[in-house]
Amino acid sequence: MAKPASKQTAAAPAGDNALHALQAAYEANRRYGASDEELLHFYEQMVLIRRFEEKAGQLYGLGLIGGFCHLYIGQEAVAVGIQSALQEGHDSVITGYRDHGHMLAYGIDPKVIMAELTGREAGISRGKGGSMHMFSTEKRFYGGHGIVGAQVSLGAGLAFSHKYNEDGGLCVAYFGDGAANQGQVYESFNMAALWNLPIIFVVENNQYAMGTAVKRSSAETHFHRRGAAFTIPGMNVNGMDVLEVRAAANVAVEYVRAGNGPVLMELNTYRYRGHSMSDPAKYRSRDEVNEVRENRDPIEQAKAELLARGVAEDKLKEVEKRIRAICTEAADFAESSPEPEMSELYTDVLVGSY
Ligand SMILES: Cc1ncc(C[n+]2csc(CCOP(=O)(O)OP(=O)(O)O)c2C)c(N)n1
Ligand SMILES: [Mg+2]
Repeated sequence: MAKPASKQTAAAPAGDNALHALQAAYEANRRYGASDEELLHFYEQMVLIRRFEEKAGQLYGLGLIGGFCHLYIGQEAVAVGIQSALQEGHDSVITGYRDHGHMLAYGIDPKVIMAELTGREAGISRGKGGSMHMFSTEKRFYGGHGIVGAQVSLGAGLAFSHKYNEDGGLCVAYFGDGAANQGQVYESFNMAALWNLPIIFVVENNQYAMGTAVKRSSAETHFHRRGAAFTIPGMNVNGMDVLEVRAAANVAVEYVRAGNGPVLMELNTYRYRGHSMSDPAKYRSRDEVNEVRENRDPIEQAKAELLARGVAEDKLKEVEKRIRAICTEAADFAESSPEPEMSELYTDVLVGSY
């Protein structure tokens, strides 16, 4: 087994300028120059995530979804902007339990995601994983993890496999502002930098970890600075504008793909719903949520931009109609699919002595 090239032999830059170089490149060209068609596509993907999540919320309310269910509403521009810069099915993606949006943004069929949420045989994990444990090895989507921060270390492993197999791919590992305080995150940063791994660490700073606001839990609230001790360049990105996210993602992907090692991106975003479906979110005011909805909503901003560019309102209504039909179809498919056979209890389990 060939040892991966160490930092000493790689041509990775070091020093303060290098740490800020990617931020400077992003700031110099803050918004991706999308064509009308591309922006319409981003809009459509974000609407898909939102309507899908609303439908999931309804099914949960009806008792059709059991266990935990964490919705991504408000954060849509992050997954759509970043994953649009990846090579689908070639680059790997891993995230935590708030994972439906990332799957949809990676082109995974809404029907099999909804079937998984409702615990049906047709679900992407055969109905045995539920909301938090969904995988598509075909698309290189590696979950779906309930242990806060675990996906960061697993992501470093995925990046190692890209490097070891010399397949030219990279890994995007998403985690939350709360997860950013886990020790294993920094062990992973160290190894990723030392071994020059092709990984983009993405902190989705949605301002809360369960009911705890960032300022109450984090000494350093500028998460993009947290890679500095490991020579990992950081980027501080507006996660509420899909074109800004995409512009930043392009800078990061280019850097990592060229063999320069890891990047740490902080995406400033906001979740509108509670931490999970069982959280009434009493730790913040309605005004705070409304302020974001009214002034920074990623979908409304994209819609306003499309209209300002002269895209017909009818076209946007068509998108909305089509997406609603897709989500209704996904829910109908899920509800009419059978539950797994009892014999499934004995598959996909480790057998042996430990
Ligand atoms: C190791 C571990 N500790 C604690 C928990 C309980 N827990 C689940 S989610 C969560 C908060 C994480 O917040 P953040 O990383 O900001 O992600 P977000 O939910 O905002 O997306 C905690 C403490 C857990 N699942 N795993
Ligand atoms: Mg959070």
